[in-house]
Amino acid sequence: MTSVHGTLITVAPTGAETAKADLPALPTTLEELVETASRCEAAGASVIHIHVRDRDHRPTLDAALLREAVVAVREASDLVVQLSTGGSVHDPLAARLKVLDADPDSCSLTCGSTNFGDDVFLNPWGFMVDLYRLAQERRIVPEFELFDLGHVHALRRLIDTCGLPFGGKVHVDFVTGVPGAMPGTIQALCAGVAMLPPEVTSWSATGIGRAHLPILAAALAAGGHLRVGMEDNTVFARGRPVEHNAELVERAASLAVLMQRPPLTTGQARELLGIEDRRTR
Ligand code: KMH
Ligand code: ZN
Repeated sequence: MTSVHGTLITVAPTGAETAKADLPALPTTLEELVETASRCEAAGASVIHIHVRDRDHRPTLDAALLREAVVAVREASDLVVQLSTGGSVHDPLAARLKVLDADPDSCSLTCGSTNFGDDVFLNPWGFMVDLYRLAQERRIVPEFELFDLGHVHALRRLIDTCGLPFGGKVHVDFVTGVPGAMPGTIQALCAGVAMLPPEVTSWSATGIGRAHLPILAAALAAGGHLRVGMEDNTVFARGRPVEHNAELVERAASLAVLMQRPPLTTGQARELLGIEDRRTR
């Protein structure tokens, strides 16, 4: 594992699960996304994990809206732009592959299917390989999403089958606390970290809902990086909804500073993840 003293902070501001009507502070328009990107960068984020919404604030994989989001966030910030290829549980696999046409710096790549609340988040082996190979071809760096310990094992098989990602680095993100997947506990996180293949160069973690703060603290203590945002957690403190994604980033950054692992700059994040600067292509 690469030894890095700072902390990579990814913000996942929107997701596909929460309705705007239930949480009006959720950034669902392009203007809100761009404003969120700027404020979160200033607060210490270096990567943004984007899901886009349509005019009715519903999750979409519309090609034009995805491209518009990539261009606008790139113009307004220096953040590493990562598009979700997970979309919502209702998105077809073919549409999820087309996400790469929007030319992001990075894309999520979930390493297996999982129960996801009352739904199933489908990631069959053939889809994972197709997505991985397409990302390699397009010089897009995948972030491997691990919802379960079986996904860590599948990552081993993926690397054996497809080789290393473009850029040569392997960054994974443990998504813990999804009902139906691995719990948001320190024990589960540590079991996952212990199973990581040696090719992994960095890892981050996020805890859904109540697991948010314990997993954040555990990841920092264990040398991991952080993902925060309203995709994963809509409550800032008991009885107090998140008002802006930036406050989650600010709190994570403060803890990282306290732990002597301050937030990485966007340049340091690109180096850590092996991401090329698309603005110079
Ligand atoms: N919305 C979930 C079904 C990803 O972004 O790649 C999938 C998800 C993972 O959020
Ligand atoms: Zn996502």
